Amino acid sequence: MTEKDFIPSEYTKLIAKGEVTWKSPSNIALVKYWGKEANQIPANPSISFTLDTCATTTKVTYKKLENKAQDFSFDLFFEGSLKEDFKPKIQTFFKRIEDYLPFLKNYHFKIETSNSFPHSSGIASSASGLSALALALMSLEKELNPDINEDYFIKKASFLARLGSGSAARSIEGDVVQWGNHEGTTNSSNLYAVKYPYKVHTNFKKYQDTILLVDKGQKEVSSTVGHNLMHGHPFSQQRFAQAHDNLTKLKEVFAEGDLKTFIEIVESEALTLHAMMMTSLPYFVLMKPNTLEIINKIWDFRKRTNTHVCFTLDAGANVHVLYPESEKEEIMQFIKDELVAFCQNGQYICDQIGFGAKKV
Ligand code: 2P0
Repeated sequence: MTEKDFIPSEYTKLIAKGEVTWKSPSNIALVKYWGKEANQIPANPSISFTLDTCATTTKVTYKKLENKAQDFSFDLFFEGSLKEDFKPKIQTFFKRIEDYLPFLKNYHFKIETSNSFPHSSGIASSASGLSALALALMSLEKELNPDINEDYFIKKASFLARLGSGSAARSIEGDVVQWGNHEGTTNSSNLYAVKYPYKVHTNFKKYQDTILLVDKGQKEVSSTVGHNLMHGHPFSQQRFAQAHDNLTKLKEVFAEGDLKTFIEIVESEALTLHAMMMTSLPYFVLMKPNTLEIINKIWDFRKRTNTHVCFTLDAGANVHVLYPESEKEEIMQFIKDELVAFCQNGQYICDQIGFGAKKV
């Protein structure tokens, strides 16, 4: 499919009003998206586990305007209060998707959104937030054109979410999702994410993700700045090639349930992401001392116990602790005994692999 396939033909009628609510999860990348071209085209393919507990719920109430407006008309409420400072992001999103949803200026939207995870926990809400909004707008499009089928609905929701925030493309479906052209993956696309089309061993069923909140402050490097650091980066081409290789390797790892190689790839990806930021100009260190303390404790515990606990990181100091469900009891005990002390105010979030967004 190409971008043009997502431009609808004329709608025969515009409905007067309605409302729709979607709950969409966050996701955690195993092979990381870091670097992009114009129009949110990723520099390399990425793959993620869709999460379950960490999610955004967004209700969109829409009312047809008398005449098509000059500009987008919407109010944004975050956790019950009018939120002016979130509006520019939505305004930019609407502008980027207008060609694909030409009804946008015919409606006034009331967008009411809330997160399941604590406010300012340092957990990125752009993936869950923009995917929930993209899905709500797709529900309206389906009202206007009931012929839209399930496959198109999902692909276009991911396509629109991508234009809001790259990683949001991976939050529509579960449980393992890939985004970005990759030679070894049939139907992979730079335009939208797809459910991982190959075998995933039961070792990965209900895989656990305990998110340790090491630093709940504002993100030091915005994702836009971060992705741009890859332009002219001395190691960018090797890094993009490595992401392709890691995805190729994961095919067998997922099929065989090879946890040892899984851990190797996932931890290497996390450290490479941070290495890219340490070796760019300007350079950033996004780990905190406690991030490193946790990583060392995890390595030490894994050696001691032969369990399969590992970590991954986003572009920040928080640590995602990943492990199989079968080791949950032992590893939760370890987290409580040895890792929680390194979290800000002892805070952490227990999550696991989930199955994608749901209409509420
Ligand atoms: C990822 N991250 O694959 C990577 C790894 C963070 C670290 O995608 O600019 O908010 O909106 O396309 O999706 C965070 O960047 O970036 C991200 P934009 P996004 O999950």
